[in-house]
Amino acid sequence: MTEKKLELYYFESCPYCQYVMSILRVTGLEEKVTYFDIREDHKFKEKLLKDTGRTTVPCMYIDGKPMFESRDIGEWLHKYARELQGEEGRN
Ligand SMILES: N[C@@H](CCC(=O)N[C@@H](CS)C(=O)NCC(=O)O)C(=O)O
Repeated sequence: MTEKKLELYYFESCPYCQYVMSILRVTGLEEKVTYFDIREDHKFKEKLLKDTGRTTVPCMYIDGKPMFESRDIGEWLHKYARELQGEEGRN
């Protein structure tokens, strides 16, 4: 698998976002993600709305393609965790 660009739109007190963060922690992928707190900077929320027509978080962009449901994001992370981690070893 080629390197994936992972970007998480979230805010701290959102439980669904915390769920995704917990999966990032257990899969060791925390540092592979760029984080955008939509409550910290309104521009992030505007970008999300402009791109997707929604402001729901969590939203994980995977190579620029948005994925919304925390459960789907969690499943995706578990599925690709090993490959994503493995990339580090090869670099
Ligand atoms: N089904 C979604 C629910 C996410 C959700 O309800 N997020 C809330 C924050 S905790 C939200 O973004 N609400 C604002 C909105 O929908 O515009 C998931 O599991 O990802």
